[in-house]
Amino acid sequence: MKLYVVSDGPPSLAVRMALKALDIPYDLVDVDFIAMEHMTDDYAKMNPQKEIPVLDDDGFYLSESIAILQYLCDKYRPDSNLYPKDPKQRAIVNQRLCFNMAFYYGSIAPYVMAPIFFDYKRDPVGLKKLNIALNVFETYLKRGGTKYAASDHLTIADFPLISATICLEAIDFSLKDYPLIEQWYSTFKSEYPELWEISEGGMKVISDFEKNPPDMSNFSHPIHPVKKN
Ligand SMILES: N[C@@H](CCC(=O)N[C@@H](CS)C(=O)NCC(=O)O)C(=O)O
Repeated sequence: MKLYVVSDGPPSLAVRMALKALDIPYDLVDVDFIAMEHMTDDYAKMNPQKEIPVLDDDGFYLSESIAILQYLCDKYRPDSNLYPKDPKQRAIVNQRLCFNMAFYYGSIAPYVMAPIFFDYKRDPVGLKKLNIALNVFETYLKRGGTKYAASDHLTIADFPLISATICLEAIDFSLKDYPLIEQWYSTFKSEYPELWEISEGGMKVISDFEKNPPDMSNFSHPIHPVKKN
């Protein structure tokens, strides 16, 4: 099994944490995002969305990190409580996964990541969306009363939520107004240091890019405006 990743990509980091937690052996293939290796025709054969990560399970190509997390559990560790079988517990996990993709990381990525790599600004509307998403996550943690995002134990929902939250730490965005998120984040770090190590590596890469944005002026992107020197 191979996983195509980018070192600072939150969706890639989420899948890497899951593979480690599920103890599934695989080969890591680094994709150079700055050089836009994911924009090639060969890459599009694996993932026509031209996004990273992609799982190659013996010729079975799967993109979209949520689908990959679910597939890994269903196929290789069906009894793992990282993806509970009980329909309601599983539904909460699925809900948190979708919430992260569409709403939480969906507001973090444009605010934190896009301006590092492309010609976008961090603006008040983006900040407002980010705070709304943080408020919602805080509310889920409060209403659920659980230690982790979907349950009192770790589930696959925590991985993308953690790897999204590292983007905030990377730009020194304070979580002091969100005490339950702060607590959940630090609980994960202290209870799962071997998984945190994976996300921490990505966080450091983002933090370095935040201070010294990469030069992508030689490349063109089909969607995003490239920063010119
Ligand atoms: N929904 C996808 C999103 C993956 C994603 O956004 N990957 C980024 C890297 S972190 C990417 O490949 N972006 C392509 C681009 O901006 O050109 C997933 O969860 O796998």
